[in-house]
Amino acid sequence: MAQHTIMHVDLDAFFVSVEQVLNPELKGKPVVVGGKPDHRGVVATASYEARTFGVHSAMPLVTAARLCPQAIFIEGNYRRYAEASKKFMAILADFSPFLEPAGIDEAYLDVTGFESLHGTIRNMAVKIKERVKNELGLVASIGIAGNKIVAKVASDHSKPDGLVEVPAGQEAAFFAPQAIGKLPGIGKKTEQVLHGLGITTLGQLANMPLSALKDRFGIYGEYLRQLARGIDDREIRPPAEARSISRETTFDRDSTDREFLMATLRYLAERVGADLRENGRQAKCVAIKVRYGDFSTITRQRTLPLSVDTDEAIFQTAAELLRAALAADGRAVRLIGTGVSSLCEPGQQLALLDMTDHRLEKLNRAIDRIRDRHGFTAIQTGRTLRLRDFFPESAGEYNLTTPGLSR
Ligand code: TTP
Ligand code: MG
Repeated sequence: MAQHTIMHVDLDAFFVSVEQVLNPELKGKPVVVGGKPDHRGVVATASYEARTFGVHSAMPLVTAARLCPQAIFIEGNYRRYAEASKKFMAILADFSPFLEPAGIDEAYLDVTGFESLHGTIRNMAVKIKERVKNELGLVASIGIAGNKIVAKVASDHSKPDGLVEVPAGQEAAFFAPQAIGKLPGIGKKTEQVLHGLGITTLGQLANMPLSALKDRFGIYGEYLRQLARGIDDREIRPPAEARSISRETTFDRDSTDREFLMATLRYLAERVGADLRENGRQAKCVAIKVRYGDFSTITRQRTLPLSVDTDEAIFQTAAELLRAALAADGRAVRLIGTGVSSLCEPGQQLALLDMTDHRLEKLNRAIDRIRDRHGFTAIQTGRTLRLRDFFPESAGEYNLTTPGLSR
């Protein structure tokens, strides 16, 4: 894998912190979320004040109450945490589309090359921390490194309110003095076995003879040693399922030119179609968005009787919606967009399709192949060709003002 920059972001004392935002009286105090101290359950999480007494996640509540009797015990409410988590992930998504949520309060971001946008990656991390603080009232700790495992350990390393960057080449040195328990992947059992072998630090684990590790842990032993050396080639994997795909563009000048608007819509529909087919999906719902000069915005959508994935089908529906919208309101348009949703697996309805659809599908696959090789504008329908007069072209694409977001 070429040199990457990975960020791991994890919220501090997440459940407790959400409770403290809702009830500021809890701030700065030992707080335990998980239930009342006489309940049989375990601690979900504890505030850092409670942690100084030895209270931690997964500890029986009774034990926590014994260690820290003055702690405030709260049931907790998962819905609130899920809601905060959603907002947190949305902030992160503003910073990089290469986002992999790894738990309710943590995520990996591939930020390779993002220096150009933020000066430095550290700066980018500071901005993320600020937004999370200002918008959610929560504190995020961030690790920056060349891969996931090092970024994760780095974010944990300086909690709370941490920001640690491990420069390329320093991974093994950063890991060496740390306790083996700090490595995600080493659970209590593995830790015990390693302690039995006299191994307490990641440096020792990294230097263990491979044969000894393989004897003890099989193939997993080799993997462990790699991780202990700060080597990890797992990629960032964004959640697989897109729920909708859309493209939109804002014009340099507001327009009432129907032909131009239709041509742009056609182009956007083709981009959506290509994305849809690349994801191996079909869609049952087609939508358009129109923003007028005064920023008033309308959206219109239609659910189709059958799912589709051809440019023609998407465009036809989008065009009907646009025609109707423009007939109802003829003001100059500032932005148009189109998108599809209600995505599903293709093929289920094949028997119902007529030959025209089959032909169109085959045509689209051929077009996709050519565009893959020669760029998006290598093949154009008569309609989009007109866009040459309006948009600059480069690297086989029209340069629309806002190339559009895909969700
Ligand atoms: P963590 O990120 O592991 O813990 P944390 O955010 O509370 O504290 P910090 O990151 O600062 O060390 O887990 C996130 C949330 O997941 C945590 O707030 C509560 C929940 N959780 C449990 O319910 N049970 C558990 O055993 C753990 C570890 C977490
Ligand atoms: Mg956390």
